[in-house]
Amino acid sequence: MPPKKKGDEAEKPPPLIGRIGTNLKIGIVGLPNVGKSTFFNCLTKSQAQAENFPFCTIDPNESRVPVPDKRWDFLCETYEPLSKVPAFLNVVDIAGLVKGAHEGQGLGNAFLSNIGACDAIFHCVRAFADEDIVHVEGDVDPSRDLEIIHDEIRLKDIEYIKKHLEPLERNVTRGGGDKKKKEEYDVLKKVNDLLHEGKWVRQCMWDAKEIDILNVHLFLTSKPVIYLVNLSEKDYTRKKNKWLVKIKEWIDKTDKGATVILFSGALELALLEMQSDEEREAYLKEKEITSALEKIIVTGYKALNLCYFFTCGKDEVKAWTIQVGAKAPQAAGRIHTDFEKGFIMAEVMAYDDFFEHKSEAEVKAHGKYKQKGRDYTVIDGDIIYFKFNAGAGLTAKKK
Ligand SMILES: Nc1nc2c(ncn2[C@@H]2O[C@H](COP(=O)(O)OP(=O)(O)OP(=O)(O)O)[C@@H](O)[C@H]2O)c(=O)[nH]1
Ligand SMILES: [Mg+2]
Repeated sequence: MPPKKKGDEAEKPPPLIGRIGTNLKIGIVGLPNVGKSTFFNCLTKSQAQAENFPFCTIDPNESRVPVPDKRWDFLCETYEPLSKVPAFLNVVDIAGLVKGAHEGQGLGNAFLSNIGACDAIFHCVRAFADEDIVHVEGDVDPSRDLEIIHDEIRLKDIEYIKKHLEPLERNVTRGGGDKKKKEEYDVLKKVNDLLHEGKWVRQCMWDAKEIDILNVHLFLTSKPVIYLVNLSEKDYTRKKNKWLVKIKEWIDKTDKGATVILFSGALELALLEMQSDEEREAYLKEKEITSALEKIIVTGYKALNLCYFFTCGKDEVKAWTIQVGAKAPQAAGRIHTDFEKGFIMAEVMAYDDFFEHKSEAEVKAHGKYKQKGRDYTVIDGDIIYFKFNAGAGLTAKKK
């Protein structure tokens, strides 16, 4: 059998757990005073308050950061457009959580609800020694801290589910025969058992029907997590640290296969404070290291299950965020609702084909310029021109 092609002939992907939409956010979560706001400032070039005392952050700070992409750079170089718009990752800097947060410790309930407003989590953990920086648990122990946060989020879901499961249970055991309620009860019961086993919702296989129910509740533990380990610059440079083995053991035991990214808040801050890109480059070259920020942004964006297509012309090169698996008319709707309503077709160049042939004309000459219908699943990096019916029977084209 020939291999399955990408795009319209691809297998249907499993439904996503989480919110539907393109304006999704990733939240930075961790104990107080571990460097979350410092990291947020470096990432988004913002100036959120970052001071040496726990609970420095109370209200969440939100910002967006361009997603670095060599493909977008190349398209901008080729088209030399008047306007250049990359994709953006929305990031939220959340207040620190402490042990007992799910019961309200340290304003924990409010802070946990800030996580509820996010769609994925950067779990930031301190793995740098510094006598001067207060640690709420008294000493530096990243695997213990990982466990505290991991548990608080799980316990918050248990608390939530208690409130919802009990009334459903009464309804179901009374035998009212409501099929929908019974289905919801079964899913929540499964979630409850899972949470009591110490697991998160996303650590289980769910079918499409169950996911529909999960998406009504949007459990905190259904959100994808990327672990960010904050090292001293020295440890980051030598890629060694006395806590790393224990951190790995904790991940293998609790969240096997999870993405872990090492970074150094101290280094990123030093880079941010340098005057020019030349100075930054020279510094990194001398130390033979690279900043971790690009990798963190791209990984965070992917964790939200987002991707983008491009529109390219002399006026504008733009990356349009869509959810993975979006069909062509939905993607067109990102540009304008009329594009979706009056969708006729998508003219598509795969980015790799464009990169190989360097121009639309050459892509066409090689027979790689494709016309796709409404069933086409847009692929990350596609360059698309939409044809749509503008209402008065005219055919317009977005260039
Ligand atoms: N040595 C060292 N200090 C850091 C690093 N990152 C942050 N700090 C310091 O640690 C203190 C706390 O940093 P913040 O970024 O405010 O920490 P936070 O996690 O946002 O804290 P809360 O908002 O209280 O939860 C500040 O004094 C920072 O300068 C780091 O990588 N190394
Ligand atoms: Mg903070």
